Amino acid sequence: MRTTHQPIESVLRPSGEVAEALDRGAPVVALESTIISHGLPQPRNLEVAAELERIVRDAGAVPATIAVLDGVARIGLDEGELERIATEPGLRKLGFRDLPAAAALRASGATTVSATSFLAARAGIRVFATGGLGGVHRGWVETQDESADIDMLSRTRITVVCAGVKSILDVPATLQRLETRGVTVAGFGTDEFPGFYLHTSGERVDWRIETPEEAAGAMRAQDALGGPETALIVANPVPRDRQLDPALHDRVLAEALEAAERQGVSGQAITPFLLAYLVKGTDGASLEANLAAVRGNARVAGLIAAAWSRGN
Ligand code: PSU
Ligand code: MN
Repeated sequence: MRTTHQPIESVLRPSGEVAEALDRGAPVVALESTIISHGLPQPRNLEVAAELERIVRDAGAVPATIAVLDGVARIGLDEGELERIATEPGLRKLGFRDLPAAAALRASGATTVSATSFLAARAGIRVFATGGLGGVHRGWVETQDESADIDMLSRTRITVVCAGVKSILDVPATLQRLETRGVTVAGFGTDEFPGFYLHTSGERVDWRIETPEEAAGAMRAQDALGGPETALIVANPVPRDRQLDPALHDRVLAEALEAAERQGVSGQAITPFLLAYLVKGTDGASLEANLAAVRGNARVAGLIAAAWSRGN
């Protein structure tokens, strides 16, 4: 059998700042790029990309926004590169499985939670902040549409700080899948699983942690126990006074799901379609709630990364 020895540098490249921080054992937080390119409208998306990096820095960690540029997975982007992610027309949405093809074809794309978690872990980053995870879609019985995010988190040693899973999903089914796949889930300062745009999904979580140090403790225990390389989900709710009005949320989401069905939207397009529909249908209120959630997650991720690196 013949194997090739293409060096990892040809497909995965950390920025100077990120490489140096990882070498020193300094705290680093990965940020995904799909939320920038496909999850948020222009021109807010570019401001948000920069703001999230600032929040991570203020919390004491080095931000590493991850995306694929001209076939190379880049860990940590400069200003011009962030701008490409926010503005380049036709930028692809890349899940984990898309990475080899994107590399071979020198394609560029934003990375989803599945691709970002994989790349972050591969680069040596342990903490990752996003908005809401992908999961089991409503109507799964017909479509079998379950985000690759879940599968990747069941085999990647990473801590993801998120506001739960996107409320466009079947939340109880997603929680069930996370349980089956052995992914640890803890509420951050809450006994309830957050509802992305909403402070709570109405579902409960089995574990509640209060501090970044407790999260870091769970991460150390994961390593001490060994076993399958599963993720830790730190579910951090949007503050109640920043959430989307639950009645408005339910009404517009029902419309959005109906519109998706009518227009036959499916596969990779469904999540961006529903998120964009909610932004329009709520006059931007869902966007504000989404941003409040992501900001909070970036901050908590920075604090967890700092606590993790202090104890190592
Ligand atoms: N969180 C947000 N907005 C987003 C996403 C997450 O606040 O747009 C993205 C993530 O990249 C996530 C993806 O991985 O949506 C899920 O897409 P799918 O359902 O096609 O797997
Ligand atoms: Mn999907």
